[in-house]
Amino acid sequence: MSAASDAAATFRSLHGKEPVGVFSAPGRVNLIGEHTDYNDGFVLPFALPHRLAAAVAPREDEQLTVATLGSDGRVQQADPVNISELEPGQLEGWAAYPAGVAWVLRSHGFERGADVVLAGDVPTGAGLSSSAALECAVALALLGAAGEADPDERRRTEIARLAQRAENEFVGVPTGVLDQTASMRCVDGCVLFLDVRSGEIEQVPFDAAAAGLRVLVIDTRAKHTLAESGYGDRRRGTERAADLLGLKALRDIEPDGLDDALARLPEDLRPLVRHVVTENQRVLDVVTLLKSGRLAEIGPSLDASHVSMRDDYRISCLELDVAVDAARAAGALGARMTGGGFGGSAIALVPEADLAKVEANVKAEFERAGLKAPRTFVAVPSPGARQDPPETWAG
Ligand code: GAF
Repeated sequence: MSAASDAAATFRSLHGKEPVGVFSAPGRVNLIGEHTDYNDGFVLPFALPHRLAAAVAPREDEQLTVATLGSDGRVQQADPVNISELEPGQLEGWAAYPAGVAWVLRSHGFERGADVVLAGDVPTGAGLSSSAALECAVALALLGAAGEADPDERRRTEIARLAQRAENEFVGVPTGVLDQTASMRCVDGCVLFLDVRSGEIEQVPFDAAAAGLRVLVIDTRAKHTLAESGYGDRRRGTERAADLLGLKALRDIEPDGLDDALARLPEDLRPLVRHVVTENQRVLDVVTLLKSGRLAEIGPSLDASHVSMRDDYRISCLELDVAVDAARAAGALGARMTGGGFGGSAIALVPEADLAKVEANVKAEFERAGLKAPRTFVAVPSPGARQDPPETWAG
């Protein structure tokens, strides 16, 4: 069963009718370019095959009802809310995300109520962007129910920004726009090279299998929540550094100006700035390698990115370090934590022939360290958010 057919089937059993449409959005991994998005920098994510689907039908009133099918097969229903009465901070937990999307769309003239039912397989709390998948699927569903179908590229970028606003202003988590843009704009078979400052996007083909390689995702199962982590701290630190330097954002520091910039900053901010400036350069280096058909050579950049996040940005944790070290020791060409950090997932670029060995070593090292067993899977760049055709979900 796909996310779309699960969402539609659950919709039917809850509401006793067909949804008017089903819309789904993927989670993501970020190949490289971490904590650069809110510094106006570069990111390079790709969409996962894991998706969250939203089955929807419009209502005659202004109520939003949302239910979600859990991985245990149980349906959870959020308290219905009146869209015209939504206020930031009013809701907690998962229900705040769809309500936040309705709240932000309200300021763009969409006030019609809807019944929404969610289902999918994007791991939650794994740093794989389940929140953005939820926001983007719900945004497409509410817009679709109001008659707006098939957004073009420009509109998709706008929807990503609206979803980010829902998360920042309604839910209260100060994320950048990486995850929502990945969910809305990624395409099958490519990594998405996004320049956050200009909004420019380039789809860069990424076929690890053709190079005899695989991208292994290691979900450490160390729960990652941006709301409670040091994410906001790091963000404020980099913004303060930019202010002190009289810059709009750390993006404005070129690698050859880094030492000068560091010399002008208090000691506690220097490692943060060093991470952002060197990470932006690593994204550019990786893009150059990919474009010249040298995918197998990106490993050292992935490794350097992890070291920078572990030692300078200080957002890694025992589980992520064990995952990365164990993957490398068993033959990975490069490995790094991906996403916000403080738990969540790592990725490793692994020769196909070493895949089983790498997975086994990661599991063995987790056991040796007394950690909960991690989950692993191979990820390939998959399609972005879309309306799911009825033949994939109709009853
Ligand atoms: C999280 C945030 F949501 C993104 O905006 C980004 O900052 C990422 O952490 C780190 O690169 O996923």
